[in-house]
Formats: sequence, C-alpha cells, structure tokens
Amino acid sequence: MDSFKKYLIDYQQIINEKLFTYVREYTDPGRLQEAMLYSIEAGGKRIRPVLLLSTMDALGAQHNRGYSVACALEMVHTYSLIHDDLPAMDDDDTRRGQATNHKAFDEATAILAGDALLTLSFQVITEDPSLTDEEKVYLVRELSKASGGTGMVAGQMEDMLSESKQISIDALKSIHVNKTGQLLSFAITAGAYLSHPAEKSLQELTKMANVLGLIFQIQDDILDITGDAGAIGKPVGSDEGNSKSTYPKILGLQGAIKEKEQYTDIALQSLKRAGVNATSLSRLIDYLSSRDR
Ligand code: GRG
Repeated sequence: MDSFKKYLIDYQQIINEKLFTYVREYTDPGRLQEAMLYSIEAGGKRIRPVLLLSTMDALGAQHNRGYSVACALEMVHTYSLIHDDLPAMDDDDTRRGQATNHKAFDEATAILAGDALLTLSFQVITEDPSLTDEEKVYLVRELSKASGGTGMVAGQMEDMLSESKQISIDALKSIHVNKTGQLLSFAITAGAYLSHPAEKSLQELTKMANVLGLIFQIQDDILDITGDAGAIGKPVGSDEGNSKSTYPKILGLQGAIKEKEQYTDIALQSLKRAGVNATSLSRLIDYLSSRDR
C-alpha cells in the first residue's frame, strides 16, 4: 500500500476510536446517543482532524495532545452535515453512504443529535487533562469563531441568501471561506498553536490554511459536474436543478479547474516557505485538490 494511504488510514483509525469513545462515554445511552453514533460511525474522510494532527507532525510536536481538539473538530463538522441535510436546508436523503440522520430517526432527533455533537465538542476540549487552561480557552474560543456567526454558520446563511441569485465570484469566495474554509483553517491553526512554531512558519502555514477551503470547495463543485465514483446520492454528471452558485457555473469547468490549481500552488508554495517537515501536509493538499469523493 502507498505510504500516504497507510498514513491516512492509520490516522483515520486513531480518530475513529477516540470519537466513538467520547460519544459513548460522554452521552447518556438511549435514542439521542444512537442518533449521534449513527452519523459519527458512518465514516467520512476525517480530513479536518488528520490535517490538525499532520500539522503537529510537520512541526515536530507530540500529536497525542491534539486528539481531543481533532475529535472536537470532527464533531462540529458532523453536526453541520446533519443539520445541512434537514428538510429546512438541503433536504438530502443520503449522506456518507446511508440514509441521512433525519430519515433514519426523525427531524427532531436529528436536530438534537447535531446540537449534542456541537456542545460535546467544547466539553471534550475542556476535559482534556493534557491541555493547560490557557490552551483550552484559546482552542474553544477559536473553534467557536470558526464554527459560528463569524464562520461556518455565517457562511451557510450567506449561501442560503444567495440561492437562485446571480452572485459575483467574490461573493462566492466569501461563502466558501466561511462555510468550508474556516473549519479547515482551524485544523491548521489549532495544530500549529499546540506546536509552538517559529513566527515565519506560523505566517506561512496561516497563508496555506486560508486557501484550503477554496481548494476543497472548488473540487466539490467540479465533482458535481464530472461525477465521482465514490459519491452516493449525488446526481452524476450535472448539477442541474441546483439553484446554488458554483465555481463552474461562474467560471466554466476549465476556469474552475484553473482557479483550483492556482490556489493549490499558493498552498504548496506557502508550505514550502514554512520550512517544516512538509511531506504529509503536501500530500494532503494534493488529496484535497484531486480527491474523487
Ligand atoms: C447547517 C450549521 C450548518 C452548516 C452547514 C459545511 C456545511 C455548513 C454544510 C455542508 C454542505 C456541503 C455538502 C458542503 C460542501 C463541502 C463539504 C463540507 C462537504 C462535506 O465534507 P467532507 O467531504 O465530508 O469532508 P465527509 O463525509 O468526508 O466528512
């Protein structure tokens, strides 16, 4: 097996084991816990936690001090997917290869499972004995900012308000930076914060972090057009019927590919300038840019 693939699988396994334990141990048994585990155990690429742990590796830190915050990040991401799939939002029937949470349970349970995952994310950081109080406050504050009304939730609102409207490329960029970019960016900045990098490395890693969401989202838009072998529940070959603006709709498919490649170059150049052990992070950036699901 390719060494990067093995690296990814090993890290996904570490994250999964810890995530499942957190949900089982910190939540009362019953329907709510079942609904949380249903979405958490459904898989997912675990890109955000792996990015966080890889940033710590790149900076030579012991990555076990990143486990709680890596799991917290995945909890916030999973909550956002559960809520995004609800009839009031995207109204999707499948997610991560199975029925969406509200289809498998019911809408009220899905809302509560999302709420409980969001709040559990803050609890697991604050209960981690390997973190100092100062680190806990910093991480909870930054995760809140990246997730809430200045981050992912703000991006989701902007996205909903832009539906069926013609928007500029700058407006689309702002949606993606908030909706998808801020959590990906948090993965890098949280991993760096716990690793105490040199100022120059931090600056370059931050620049890299700021374009990851755009790379990720443009590739998502491209996959909606070109089809992806791994997706379940996505119409292959077109994004017809979807009233949301996308990069290919505004720039054309070739224009979107070019834009994604430019951001990928920016990320890889910044990583190079950061002067860190960049092997795994650069493979992760390539993976984000060329993933097929
Ligand atoms: C409802 C509060 C709230 C926020 C929703 C991120 C988001 C905001 C909605 C997700 C909608 C969506 C499908 C966006 C496209 C980009 C994206 C985040 C895809 C899913 O992330 P992956 O590919 O998923 O990392 P897995 O399942 O691998 O974890």
